[in-house]
Amino acid sequence: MRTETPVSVKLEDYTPYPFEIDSVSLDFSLELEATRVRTKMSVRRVRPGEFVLDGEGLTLNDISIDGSPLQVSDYKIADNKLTIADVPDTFTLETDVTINPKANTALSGLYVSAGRFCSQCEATGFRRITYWPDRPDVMSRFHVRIDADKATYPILLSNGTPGKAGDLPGGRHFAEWDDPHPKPSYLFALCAGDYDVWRDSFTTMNGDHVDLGVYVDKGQADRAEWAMESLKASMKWDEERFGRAYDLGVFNIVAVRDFNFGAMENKGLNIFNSAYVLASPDSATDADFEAIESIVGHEYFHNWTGNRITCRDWFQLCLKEGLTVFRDQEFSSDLRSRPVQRIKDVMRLRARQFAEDGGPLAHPVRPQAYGSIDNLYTATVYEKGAELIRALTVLIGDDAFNKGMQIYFDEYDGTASTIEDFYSCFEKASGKDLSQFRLWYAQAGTPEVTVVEEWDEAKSELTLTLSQKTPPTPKQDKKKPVPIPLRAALLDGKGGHVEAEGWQDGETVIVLDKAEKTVKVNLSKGSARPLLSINREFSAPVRVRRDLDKAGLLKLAAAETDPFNIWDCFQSLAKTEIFRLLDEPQSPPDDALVSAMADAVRLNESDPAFAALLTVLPDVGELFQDREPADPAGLDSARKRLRKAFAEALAGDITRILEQPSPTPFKPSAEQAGTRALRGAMIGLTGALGTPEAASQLKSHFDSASNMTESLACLRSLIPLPGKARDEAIETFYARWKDNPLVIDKWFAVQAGQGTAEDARRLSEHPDFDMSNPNRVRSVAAAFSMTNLAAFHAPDGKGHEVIADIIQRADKLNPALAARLLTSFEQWKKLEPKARASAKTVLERLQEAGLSKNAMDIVTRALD
Ligand code: B3K
Ligand code: ZN
Repeated sequence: MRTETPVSVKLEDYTPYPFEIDSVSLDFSLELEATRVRTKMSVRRVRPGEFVLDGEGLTLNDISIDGSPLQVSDYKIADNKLTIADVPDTFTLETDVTINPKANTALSGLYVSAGRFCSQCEATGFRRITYWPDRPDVMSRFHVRIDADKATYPILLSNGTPGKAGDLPGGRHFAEWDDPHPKPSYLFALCAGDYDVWRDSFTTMNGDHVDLGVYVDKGQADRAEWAMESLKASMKWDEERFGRAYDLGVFNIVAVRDFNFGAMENKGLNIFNSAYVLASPDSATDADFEAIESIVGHEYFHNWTGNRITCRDWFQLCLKEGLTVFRDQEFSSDLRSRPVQRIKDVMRLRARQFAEDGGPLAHPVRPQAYGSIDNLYTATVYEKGAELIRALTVLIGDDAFNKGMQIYFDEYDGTASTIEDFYSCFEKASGKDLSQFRLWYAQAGTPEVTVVEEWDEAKSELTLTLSQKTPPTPKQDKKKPVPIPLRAALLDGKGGHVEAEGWQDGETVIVLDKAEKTVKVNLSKGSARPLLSINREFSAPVRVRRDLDKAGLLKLAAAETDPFNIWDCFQSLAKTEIFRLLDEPQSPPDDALVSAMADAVRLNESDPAFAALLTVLPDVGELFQDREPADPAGLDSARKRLRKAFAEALAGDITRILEQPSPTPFKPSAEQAGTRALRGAMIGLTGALGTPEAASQLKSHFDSASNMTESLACLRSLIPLPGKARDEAIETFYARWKDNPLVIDKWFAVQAGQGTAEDARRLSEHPDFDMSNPNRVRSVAAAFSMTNLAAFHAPDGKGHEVIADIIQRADKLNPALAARLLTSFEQWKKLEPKARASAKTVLERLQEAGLSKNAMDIVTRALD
């Protein structure tokens, strides 16, 4: 069997909906297998066109217009659409449908997780709840009434603020919710069940009181405290930074174990994957605390960028996602360390988005067409989308950017908007024509910028020749030049900057907006040649190519005044050295380089979070992008050789740092997390030493670790060191945490992330492996296929097979999950011949096997 390739939806086909639906009442009678949904909507024609509603998997019981039941001949149901040919210009439509939440394993629409009801409607889940024009530009005021068995579902939640509630006969009860803000259906939410609640409140800058609640599993309320602190910090930050206050009297977050992604920004009722809500020092790592803070922020910030101003259609997804990622990155930078945040964001961008941009799934931030909307929630839309906003701030300056944001909030509040609308605000604010900048949204691929320097000693003039080129991507052979704002500085080599004509304190922004541009930099007579610092703070999402050898890069690293670029110089050095070690397998790592890397760590020890990042070598996924054909196993072993030498050079420091006690009492603060990050880095390097002594040191540190950050770091470092210490650690960890699914997810992930294909298969057959839970599936399949490339792409093809098997099983239950896992094959064309042939065979087998529309969309594009 072969499922048809999805028909593509095209941006150019957009037409506005012919009707407005000012208000809607939804009446839910909750039952696990047969929930009744009665919908009453007030419809008004605003332009010519048919009356069509979306609906998927619904059993229609009744349908009437203005109280008169329709006959079967009055409407048509086909291809998940209900069409009523003949409707008055103004009317009330009532429908009554039955749905089966318990059978909903796709986790889209209304479903059941741990015996409780919850919903996920973005992008097209609402049509699995009732008939509705399920598109973001149809906004309506929602009134919701829920009734359910009182003992099983004592808490009934929806968007907005609570209204009437009370008991009903037969042990049932009801609750009503009103959302005064018109919203698209993708922001609808409903949760019902028994929860414990962590409550608090917030007073907005306008003096309005907001009740806050975080709803979690029974007995887990105190693990919601950090999420609540993060929520209050987000509310305050959006007021201070963007002047945006919250707009309802209630804000609730509900944590669910079964969830397809991180969280969802439903109006007034955010629903979260419990991994991004629940945290305690013993069970959560600093990375977990940080992710909770950032995701709680992200979803909260959507209230303005996404909810009050939403997207006209799904092609505009980056309008809310790119912008909101930018906002959450800024939030984290303000709360923690800006340079450290920037480095982490760029690591993520390079690992995920640059890889996507360089493979068969490459697409523009705003594509012209898509096959399956669920597959558009990509690193390109999110991460590159955020980078473009950041590049815009560099291009027009912070003042014009902030002014433009205020124009956007004022002029587009309550609307469903486009990228053009958004950019018109910055054109107004800056007086600049941004049409060329918008090309960034239409072209896929990562631009490559080449920088050539020429120094004229006699004239004290530095000539920079900058050029750009964007490689071809699927269906886009030729690219036009885009404006690339490059922050630059002239370094004096003594920790300072050199003055030059037209530069301020030795700094400027060079906008490369042509294929090639020459910039003359005039220094005062007799100046020594300065060193050029370029793309500071990673001001543009490009690859920079410079003609710098090892000595040149080391000199530049020593002279740099931008922490991001210091880190990046060492990344470039490490990358080049790994490639050399791959090409010269007999040659040892370069001592001078290794000691320079170690010195950099020591020099920055007073900023431990930054020092920790200096110990991270580019991972195989990133190295992979620069080698074709790529040999992941070879890259992995070259990387390990360099890492071992690095660890040996830092041996004394490792002991010294780990001998100091871990900070107590535990606080998830940035300061303590920084200290633990460096300790974690030292634990990682201990593992890289690979000796039996290292294993026993790790085991004793593991036994005495007082927090999850260090305990997990030890376990991770022990996994590649076969022996008793490792086996005991795996067992002890499991025994201690077997009742905490979030920690057991980590237990699966550290093993799959470093094991062989056999390990991944064994883990997928473990009794705790659960195909219906996305976190658990990802803890094996994504950890293996996305972070363990040497094993996943092993030439014998076993890694590909184990993942293909999991994907095929997952796809039957949850197409969105399967499609996401399939993206791990996106680099297959770059692989060395054996792995490449195996990947191709596996993808073709999957294509023939009969996959869901979502999965087929990825396979087809990957093979294309
Ligand atoms: N908007 C949701 C993502 C929905 C994904 C739908 N396939 C979470 C977020 O980005 O904030
Ligand atoms: Zn988002």
